[in-house]
Amino acid sequence: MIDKIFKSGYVSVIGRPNVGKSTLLNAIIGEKISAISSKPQTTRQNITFIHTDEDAQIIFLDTPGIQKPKNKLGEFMLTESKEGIEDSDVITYIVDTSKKIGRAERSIIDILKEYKGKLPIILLINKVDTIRKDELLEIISMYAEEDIFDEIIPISAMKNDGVDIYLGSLKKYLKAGPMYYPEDMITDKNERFIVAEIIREKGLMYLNEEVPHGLAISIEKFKKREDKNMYDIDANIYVERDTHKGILIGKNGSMLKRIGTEAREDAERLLDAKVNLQIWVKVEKNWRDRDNLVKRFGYDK
Ligand SMILES: Nc1nc2c(ncn2[C@@H]2O[C@H](COP(=O)(O)OP(=O)(O)OP(=O)(O)O)[C@@H](O)[C@H]2O)c(=O)[nH]1
Ligand SMILES: [Mg+2]
Repeated sequence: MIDKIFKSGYVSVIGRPNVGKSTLLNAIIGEKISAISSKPQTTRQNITFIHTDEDAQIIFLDTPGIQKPKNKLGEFMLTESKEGIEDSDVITYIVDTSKKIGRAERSIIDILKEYKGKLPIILLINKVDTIRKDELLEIISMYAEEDIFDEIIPISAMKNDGVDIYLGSLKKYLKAGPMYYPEDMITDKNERFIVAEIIREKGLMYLNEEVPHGLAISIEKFKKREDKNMYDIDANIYVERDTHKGILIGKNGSMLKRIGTEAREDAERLLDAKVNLQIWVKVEKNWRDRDNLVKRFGYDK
């Protein structure tokens, strides 16, 4: 019998906002850890996802979408993505099925050129469920011409298509190594963090324009009852302007109620318990541009 060599390593998952990085990692782990939304800039900080099977432990980093920062929060997010790349053994770059390489994509490719030959770079073309085969072939050859990718793999993160091929390919590039984390651990984030992200995700889902991008969640209380399988959770939602507060609360409180109800349902699934979720709305004027507030809301090393 030949002993198989156990492999491990760090894989950063980077790309422009909204290409499906978080969808892919949630699919690999089989749990909703990262918030997902149709709006760009959903992920704001690096989140570790740990995949362990009999061959390997792959430690993925979900990163904020790379784009030009518009405020202090944006600067933090860009630093997160870049540090994610620095710390990895393999880089995964995700794009969607756009037929041209736009300016945002170009600037990421320029960053990646510095890593060519130093780290393996896997390109994933995501959302292939939305295009025809011939279109896909054109996109593949467009990226192949860049000559920096060790592999190009088409996937649909949403349909869990091609994800096994991606995992198999990663294992080729990872080196022999130990288990860094316990076998059953899937993320470095705690339940408090995930519940805050669930609330923010519902905001991204139902609010429009600038309002959802200016939300920050702070969990004030997170307590399991002793006599019952139930949690009492108090959260503050911060918005950037008084007018945004009105929009978030909605007519007769309808918007806040909708967000609160859906967040509670998701939190109950996560915690496998009943949840009593209380939410308050507060204003912190232009917090995304204020260093101390950006840090206080958790966007800090
Ligand atoms: N059709 C299709 N849609 C997808 C697929 N993967 C993700 N999406 C959708 O794309 C949108 C963005 O997904 P996210 O996973 O939040 O993207 P992200 O790259 O993490 O975005 P940021 O965190 O903002 O950088 C969501 O509406 C997803 O449902 C896919 O394979 N096919
Ligand atoms: Mg994301």
